[in-house]
Amino acid sequence: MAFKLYNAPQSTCSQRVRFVLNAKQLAFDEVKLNLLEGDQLKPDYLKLNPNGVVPTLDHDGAIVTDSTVITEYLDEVAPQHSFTPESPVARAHMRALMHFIDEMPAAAVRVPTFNLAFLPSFQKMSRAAFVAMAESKPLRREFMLTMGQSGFPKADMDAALARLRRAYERMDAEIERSGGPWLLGRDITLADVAVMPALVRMDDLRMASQWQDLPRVTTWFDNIRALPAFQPTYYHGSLLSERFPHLREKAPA
Ligand SMILES: N[C@@H](CCC(=O)N[C@@H](CS)C(=O)NCC(=O)O)C(=O)O
Repeated sequence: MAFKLYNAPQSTCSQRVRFVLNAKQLAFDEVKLNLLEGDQLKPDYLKLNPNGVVPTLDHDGAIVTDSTVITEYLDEVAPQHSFTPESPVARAHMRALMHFIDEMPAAAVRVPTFNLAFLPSFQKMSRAAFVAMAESKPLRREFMLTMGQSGFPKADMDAALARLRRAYERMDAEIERSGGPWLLGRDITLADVAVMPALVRMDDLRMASQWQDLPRVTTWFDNIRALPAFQPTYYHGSLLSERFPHLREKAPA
C-alpha cells in the first residue's frame, strides 16, 4: 500500500491524519502545501480536493478527502492498532463525538488561530489582493471576508473561546462517564484524535489555562502527548509558534 498525504505541517486537520498514519506505522510520502501562498487553490490540487483545503490522501491512486473521513478510511484499510471500538453502539457514540468536535472546537479554533497567527500576513496585502484571495476559496470565502484585514472583533473571539470551553467541558463529562483515560474509556479512538489538534493549538497559542481547572482533561492532554505517534506528527514547524516568531514574543491578553 502506498500512501501520499497532501497536507500542511501546521494544519490541525492534517495533524489528525498524520497521527493515525504514524500510530499505525504506515509509511507515507508527505506533500507539503503552503496554505498562505495558496497552494491549496491551484487547479491541479483542486482536481484532487475541490474544497481547496488540506488534507487529501492518495492511497494507491484512490483519493480520499476530509480528515475525519480519512482517519476512518485508514482504520478500515489498515486495521492494526485500531482506533474504532468493536461494538456498534460505541462506534456510533464515537462518530457522534467526531461530529460534535468538527462543529464545535475544530471550527471555533480557527478564530483565535487566524486572529493571532495569520492576520499579520493578511494585513500586508492590498485590499484588492486580499478580497481576490478570499473569493478564490471554495469553502472559506465567507469566513475570510468576515475576518477581513482587521481581524475578527472581540465578540467573535469571545464566542469562539466560549465554544472551546464548552468542548473542554464536554470532554471532561465524556471521560468521567466512560471512566477514562480516553473519551470512550480504556482505548483511544478516532474521537480523541479528532479533538487533539484543537487542544495542541490552544496550548501553542498559550491558552491552555482554559482547561486547567478540569483535571481529567489535563491528564488526557498529557497522555496523548506522551504517545509515540505524537512526536513524529508534530515535527518541527507543526506548531504555529515555531513558524510565526510574533507568537513567541508575547502571550495573548
Ligand atoms: N473538514 C475538512 C476541513 C479542512 C480544512 O479546513 N483545512 C484547512 C487547514 S486545517 C485548510 O486547508 N485551509 C486552507 C484555507 O483556508 O484556504 C477536513 O477536516 O479535512
